[in-house]
Amino acid sequence: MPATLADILAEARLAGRALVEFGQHMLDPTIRLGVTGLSRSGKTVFITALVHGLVQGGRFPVFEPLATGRIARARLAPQPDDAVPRFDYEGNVRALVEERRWPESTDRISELRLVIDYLSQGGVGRTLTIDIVDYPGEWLLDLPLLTKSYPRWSAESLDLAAHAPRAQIAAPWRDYLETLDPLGPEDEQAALRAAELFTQYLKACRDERYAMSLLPPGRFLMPGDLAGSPALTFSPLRWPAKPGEDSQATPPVGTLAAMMRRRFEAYKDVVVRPFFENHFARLDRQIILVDALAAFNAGPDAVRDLEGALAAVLECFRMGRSSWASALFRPRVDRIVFAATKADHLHHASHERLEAILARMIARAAQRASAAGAPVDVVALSAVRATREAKVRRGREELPCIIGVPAAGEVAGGDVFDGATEAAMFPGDLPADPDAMFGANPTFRGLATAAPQDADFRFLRLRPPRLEQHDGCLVLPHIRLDRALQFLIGDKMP
Ligand SMILES: Nc1nc2c(ncn2[C@@H]2O[C@H](COP(=O)(O)OP(=O)(O)OP(=O)(O)O)[C@@H](O)[C@H]2O)c(=O)[nH]1
Ligand SMILES: [Mg+2]
Repeated sequence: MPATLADILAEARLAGRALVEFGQHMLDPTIRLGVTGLSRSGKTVFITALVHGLVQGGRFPVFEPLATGRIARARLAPQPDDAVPRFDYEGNVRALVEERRWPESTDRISELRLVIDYLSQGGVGRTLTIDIVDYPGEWLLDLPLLTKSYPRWSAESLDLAAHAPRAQIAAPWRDYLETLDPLGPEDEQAALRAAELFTQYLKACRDERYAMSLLPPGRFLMPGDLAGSPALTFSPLRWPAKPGEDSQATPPVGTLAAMMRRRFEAYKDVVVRPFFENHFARLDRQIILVDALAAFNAGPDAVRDLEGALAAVLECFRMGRSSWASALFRPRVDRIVFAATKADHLHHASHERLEAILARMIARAAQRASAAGAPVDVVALSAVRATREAKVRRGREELPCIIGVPAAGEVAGGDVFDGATEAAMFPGDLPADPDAMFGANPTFRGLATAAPQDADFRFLRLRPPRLEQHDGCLVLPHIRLDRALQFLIGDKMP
């Protein structure tokens, strides 16, 4: 696709800022840590637990600077971007620790700066600054739109909506589109109704039973202060090609399709490009969080959808080592962790299998990153561990179980949980061969096609745990948060 003037200007702006930031970071090492993930993947909980662990001195045996006592203290400091709200760290800790409930789903961008004072290996006092940004996961799926034209996005969205299980959920919206003439005159009421039905379809796809991931544009699900604006009042359309043209052609001026196209482009200019330039284009390190378990819960279609969504998003990142030369163009993400979150829902015997499935899911992106010189790690982790493990005897068999407190309202085996009672759960065995979860005919059944008691996997929402004692401090339990941290920032604290 030819670069537009907007693209070239954006490139130049990014190059200028990258150079300034690169120079500053030489004096005062600062890392912009990208905590990336689709909605509900666990970003807010991850950031809160990571900061809590560093500030409180959590149990992080694999994070060398903390384990060996080189960290003097970690503290919060005023953030660099004045126009971005501050991440509500204290509110999230209060929710997790005092109320034992998970933080609310994120509906706007926020930022937090953490400063770590530490001793180098040679005993010299040093400082490392980490900037972390949190945002609603829905917005992540907007990034792939940047390189798409309206006709192409329309065609792709309509093709996607034509297949099960989406076809049924999308029926009212698709039926309404049949009544419209895309090449007829502009019509505000038609645009409003189409956008409304399109949004309803996207929302319904998120239901636990379907757990679809590929749902752009993100602001349709999480509009923030743009609710009701024209930039959010459009929908994909399909219009007939003129003789000699393909269906990808730009619609003629004055038509309904042209109006939709204008708004789609406005959405990219007003919403997506600033989000990309101000946040993603400035990252140094990335952790990409993936809630694979929610997809296993729903079934093979959800796993395929998640795979497609991740592939589309990962295409958007530039990866590779950062240097003076590459900083002229843009700082690159030079280290990436892919993390399967909420691993506390599984017995540790299944963690390796979960890692293997995630590695299979992101294989191409990981290969690209490694080839560009960005080391990659794949880890199954739990930022906050809400379970412990036990063996439960069933007949002659001993099943590896997890024990936790299911959230109020969760249902299993005919019981409705009250949010206070502990239960032992056997969520299902992950296959030894990761390929069994993919392909045209995977054999497992999920909530999309089977009753809950017949689904192969069942992961209930759990309540956060109580704090644990560690070296005289009260800390949050976790699984492998320290391994992720060591990989992400360990080398920056020599
Ligand atoms: N058991 C368990 N549940 C978790 C963990 N992390 C997240 N969760 C669950 O996943 C939900 C979503 O986590 P969030 O951190 O809010 O996810 P997010 O990526 O910030 O989501 P959005 O803000 O909606 O994009 C939480 O409400 C918890 O129910 C974990 O480590 N263990
Ligand atoms: Mg969040």
